[in-house]
Amino acid sequence: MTDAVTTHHPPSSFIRRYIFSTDHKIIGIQYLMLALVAVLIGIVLSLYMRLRLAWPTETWPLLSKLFPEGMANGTMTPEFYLSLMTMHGTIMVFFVLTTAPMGGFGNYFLPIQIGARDMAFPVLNMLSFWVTLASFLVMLAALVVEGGAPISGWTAYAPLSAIGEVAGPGLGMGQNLWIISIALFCLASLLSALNFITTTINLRTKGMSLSRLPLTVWAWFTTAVLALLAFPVLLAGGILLLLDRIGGTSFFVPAGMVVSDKIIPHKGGSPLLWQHLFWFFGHPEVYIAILPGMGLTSQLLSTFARKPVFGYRAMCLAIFAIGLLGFLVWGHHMFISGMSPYSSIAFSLLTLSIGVPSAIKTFNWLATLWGGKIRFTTPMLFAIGFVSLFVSGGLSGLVLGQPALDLYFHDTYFVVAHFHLIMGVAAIFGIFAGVYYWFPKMFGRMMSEGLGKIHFWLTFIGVYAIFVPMHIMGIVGHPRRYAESIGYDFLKPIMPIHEFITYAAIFTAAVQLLFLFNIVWSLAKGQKASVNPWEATTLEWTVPSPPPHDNFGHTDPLVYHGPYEYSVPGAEKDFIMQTEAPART
Ligand code: HEM
Ligand SMILES: [Cu+2]
Repeated sequence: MTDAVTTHHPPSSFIRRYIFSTDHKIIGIQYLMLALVAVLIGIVLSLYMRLRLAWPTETWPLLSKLFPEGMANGTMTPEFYLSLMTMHGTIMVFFVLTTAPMGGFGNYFLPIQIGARDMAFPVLNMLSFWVTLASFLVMLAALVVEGGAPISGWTAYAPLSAIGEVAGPGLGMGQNLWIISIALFCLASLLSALNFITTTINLRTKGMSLSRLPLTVWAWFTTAVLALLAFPVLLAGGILLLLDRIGGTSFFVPAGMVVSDKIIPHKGGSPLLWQHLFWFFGHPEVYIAILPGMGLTSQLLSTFARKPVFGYRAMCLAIFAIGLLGFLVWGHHMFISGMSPYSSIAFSLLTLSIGVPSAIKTFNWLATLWGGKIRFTTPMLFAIGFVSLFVSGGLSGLVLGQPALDLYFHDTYFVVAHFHLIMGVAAIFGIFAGVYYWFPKMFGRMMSEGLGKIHFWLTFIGVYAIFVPMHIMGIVGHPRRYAESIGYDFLKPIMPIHEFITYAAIFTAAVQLLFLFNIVWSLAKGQKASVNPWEATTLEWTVPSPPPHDNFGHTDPLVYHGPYEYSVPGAEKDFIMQTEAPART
């Protein structure tokens, strides 16, 4: 099936080889580097917000140098807090959680794991990366233009986002740039999704039948289908929003609005239409962020427990079911928007039913571990951490999925706790697991296991210390998206929790320096990696570390086995590579 792809030699010039490269491996690393820059910016923004929340009246002359406008006299204005919040959320969701697991690891490893030499459309692949980078730069520009970044949140709710400057700081040029950036991102993700889907369907090597695909590949494939169906809706919504702002249309702006003593000359639009369009994309997006982590977790639990994945077929079906149901539940973000209680019931039932495939995955992960000869390597620890976070975050999802409870919890810190645990941190743990697991393959050197384990434990404790107390704040009724809570008597008793969370956040952020150090140190000094240091079975572990330009040289690999043949009774070793030819009898 790989006949269509001709062997290509690596280009000789530096620019074609490492900058404008069409090699899926270089593009994967480019995406990972983009995500790394993005996550560092995202973390810095969140620390600024945390300081404001814990010590609202304190002045920070040194820190204000970075944002002289938003922190004019050393204290952040509430509006600037909202700008930072918008940028933090947007950068994290799009440029970290979407970019690293899919653009990064997906690009690098999907072709190798199916035995292909590259993606189906290498030039398109390169284009996807460069459009993503352009999108990122446009987003960052929003921070520095006059008026600053938008204050409308990563969800850009209309009419706030639709009527321009009059609605508040950042809602002029900043909001335009936000929309343009997101539109570019949608375009890039769309092209990339086409590439992933075609590659998986067409470029599998001989013997790589669908039932022999690693679960990572199934996860990337399903994620790509989700992206293909979800991003166009956001793209269309974004274009309509831009038209409302600069084209005089009224898709999302109702008639007769008065804002800042000005009559808004729009008529007849529906702000709820934006919410529907946004969440029709937004809920699948949360699965776009986490499905690749699920695939990798299955792979790692099996590899390091030296056991086959429990229920391979059920795991695939659960991924598909989650993907499908993910498109039918967007209304749970809108329970209190005034929609009919009958639709609330439907959305609620569908939402809770996602618990079924989620539980199947969780039980199968536990069953994979059960009775295994577990090797507690750093990637394994992060995979186990992923399961822990997925369960802790998922449980609060079941609470929020009940309209009656969501009436109270909506827009409180309970929601912030829920989506950070399940979407933010679980997906980040998936990314960490991927880095520790695949670093030897990508760069030819092992990362330090000792440092990695310290990094894991401190991060694990840190993130729970940050996000568990937020549930309590939500139960008390603390609203989210507020720069400060000192004006409200009922929130005074929980100020110490704010301070505790900020300390935990600074601690957790500092711990990440260990990770950065580990990467830099290992690139230079790490122990040389063998072809298959983890004794794993999938195809990337049959090629040199790092793999050559066309992955497999002149001969296409032949696949004889499923992806998780560990501890097969009667076998010589405790793992059988997918390419191992069966012994002749
Ligand atoms: C059993 C599974 C899940 C259920 C039942 C569930 C339910 C919910 C509900 C009802 C809300 C809306 C709360 C509100 O705004 O008042 C919500 C918010 C959210 N969920 Fe989940 N969820 C689940 C899994 C996930 C997963 C796997 C992710 C990410 C990978 C995720 C990410 C989010 C995000 C980002 C938000 C907040 C969006 C915002 O308003 O800014 N959820 N979830
Ligand atoms: Cu949702």
